[in-house]
Amino acid sequence: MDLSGQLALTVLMGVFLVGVAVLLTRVEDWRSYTPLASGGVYGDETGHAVQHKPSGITRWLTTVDHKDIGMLYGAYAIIAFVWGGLAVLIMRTELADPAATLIEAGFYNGLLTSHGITMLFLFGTPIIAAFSNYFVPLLIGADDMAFPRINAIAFWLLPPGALLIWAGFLIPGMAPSQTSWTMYTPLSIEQTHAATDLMLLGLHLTGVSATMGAINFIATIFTERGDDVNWANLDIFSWTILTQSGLILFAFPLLGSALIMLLLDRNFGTTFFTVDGGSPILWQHLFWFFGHPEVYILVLPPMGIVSYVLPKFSGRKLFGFKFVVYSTLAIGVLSFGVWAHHMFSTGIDPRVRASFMAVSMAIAIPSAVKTFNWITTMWNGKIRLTTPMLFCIGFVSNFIIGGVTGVFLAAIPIDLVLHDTYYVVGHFHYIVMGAIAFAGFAGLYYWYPIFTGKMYQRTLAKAHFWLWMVGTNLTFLAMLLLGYEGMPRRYATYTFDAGIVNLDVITALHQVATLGAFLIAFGTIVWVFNFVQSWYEGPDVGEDPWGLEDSTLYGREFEWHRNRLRTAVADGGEEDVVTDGGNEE
Ligand code: HEM
Ligand SMILES: [Cu+2]
Repeated sequence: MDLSGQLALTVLMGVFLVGVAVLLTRVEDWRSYTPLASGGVYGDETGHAVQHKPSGITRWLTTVDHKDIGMLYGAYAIIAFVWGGLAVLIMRTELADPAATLIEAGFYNGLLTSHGITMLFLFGTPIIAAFSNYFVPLLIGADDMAFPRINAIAFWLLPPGALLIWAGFLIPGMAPSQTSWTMYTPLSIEQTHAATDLMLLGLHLTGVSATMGAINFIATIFTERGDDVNWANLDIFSWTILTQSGLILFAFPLLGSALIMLLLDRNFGTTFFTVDGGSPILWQHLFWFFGHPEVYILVLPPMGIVSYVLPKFSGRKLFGFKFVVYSTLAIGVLSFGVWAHHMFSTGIDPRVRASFMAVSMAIAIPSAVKTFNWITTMWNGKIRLTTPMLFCIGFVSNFIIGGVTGVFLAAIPIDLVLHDTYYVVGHFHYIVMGAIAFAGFAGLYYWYPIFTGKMYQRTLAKAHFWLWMVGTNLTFLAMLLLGYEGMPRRYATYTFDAGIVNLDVITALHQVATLGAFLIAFGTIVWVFNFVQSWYEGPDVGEDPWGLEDSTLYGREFEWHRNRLRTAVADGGEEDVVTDGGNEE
């Protein structure tokens, strides 16, 4: 380009920037928003103009209301969950038979990659954001998030992120990325799939989104609490969201930087992670410095949900509330000090390795403290086995198995045997499916009356619980056993030396795992049907769907719900209190 061309471009850019500056000065109030979802002011008068929301699709595209954004996150996460779930059903069907019969190995690898990335980044983090967006402002007595518009922007970064991540499957003629969710170098540099570049860009977007959300939650919990909410009586769920946000703030920007470095290596000839001139191990350090905190980013808020919901149906307050909070904070800090337990077999210095083993053992202590607190809360309590409570109990029991298998893996000699076998897959699925997803369902069922004003059908809900409980334990117990048998992870086909391993045993265990996966899928269909059907036709709930009004356990969000019902225009219908009605024992 000649000089005049460059000058012209510079002037154009200057005009553009001035334009942006002018626009910014015209924004009257960064934090103004439309506070009302469906009529009725609750909380303090803000002095902001009250407008009614547009209806239909425009409402959902333009909303900055934290409850609406929570619902958007939830819908998005459920779509991602279905995608990730379908991917895994194909994989499990393939694995029911030792030889490749259904799909090609390359496609299997693509599904594996998409499943992991989708579940962790497009389902896990967003489903938690669904709860936190909806409930944190209600629980702390705030009108909305500190920055409602940034909240909306953070959500809207996600759909393009998902499209980029799924591009390998969506764009005809493009092969899906085959790096697995850990994107280990040098494989992820050498693999030329364009889908991998798009996936890295999509991941970057989801990271930006999560970071924006985290800053918003920190600001909200610090500055927007109601007058009567202080640090001592901040609810346990908000505590876990605050800690989680802190973790996101340190972990996700690091992932973002590593992703950019990987993109540069792939496209611009840099050598951060190459074998010659760089270091593949550097990728593992950066990835796991993000990756281990990420598992606690995913598990802390579900622990918060259980700590919040389980006491309601145990008839008493959470035992040792303060210690549950301290444990949350301790896990938050410690989680940054254990990443190299994912790298025991990479040949790092044994002295470094031993200290990582020690910290990994130490991090189990605060988790155990919490587990004992949940059990003690239930001990001698007046337990009501409602569906949310069943899911809480399922959470605790699966979490114990997931946690204990983790402690085993944290022991170097054991890890050297079990690393990269199905044992690891079993371990982390006990946590992510058995615990995190169960806590998510506990929350969804517990708050369903608030989302919809209706009650779900309890028989179907219980069927869902049992299908999931049996399904997860079949699938992931089989995986732990597969690991002991020496079945490596990430393979589409398998065969073994008959003198060492009996192939029939391996095949049978894979088939059990596949059967369990289909039970889970069936349970999921029951759940979706129940939620959709009850939303349309379920009975209306009253002000106190869980019968907690007369106890000290009636939460702020149900106070808000009661207020909403009272200020809503009466339709003259009879008020009937419907509950799940788990039997008291
Ligand atoms: C609390 C929730 C936990 C979650 C969500 C979780 C999640 C995970 C995940 C996702 C992996 C697999 C990473 C991969 O793809 O290679 C993993 C591996 C591992 N986990 Fe956990 N984990 C949890 C608790 C623990 C605990 C308490 C310990 C130890 C005290 C632990 C120790 C390990 C070890 C050592 C590995 C590496 C195994 C290997 O690859 O050889 N985990 N965990
Ligand atoms: Cu870890």
